[in-house]
Amino acid sequence: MGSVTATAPVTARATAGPDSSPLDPLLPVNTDGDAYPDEDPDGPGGLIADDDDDNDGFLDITEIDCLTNSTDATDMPNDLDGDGICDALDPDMDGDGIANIAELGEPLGSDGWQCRY
Ligand SMILES: [Ca+2]
Ligand SMILES: [Ca+2]
Ligand SMILES: [Ca+2]
Ligand SMILES: [Ca+2]
Repeated sequence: MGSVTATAPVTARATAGPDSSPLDPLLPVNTDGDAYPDEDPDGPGGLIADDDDDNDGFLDITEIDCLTNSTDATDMPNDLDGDGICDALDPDMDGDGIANIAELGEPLGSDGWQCRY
């Protein structure tokens, strides 16, 4: 039985993740590891809250409106027709000029998605 003497060099690197500094409770959560924490920890002045926590290119408020995760860069709003309005908010999701309500037969949210026989 030989003893292991060589150890892999440990390189400390800041990586984007749920919290870029998970071992430092004094630092606020900063999902994307940029200069701005997810939440403003000190009120007006000082640190400024990030308006795009996961740096996926969609503002947090947009992701909330579009029902996607604002701290998960792999979860982004769908935009079927690419008009900049996510499907959740787009009255004409596929951009064919016919409103969803006309194509689907009933407004979303009235009865929700239901099987009709
Ligand atoms: Ca950030
Ligand atoms: Ca985002
Ligand atoms: Ca996201
Ligand atoms: Ca759209």
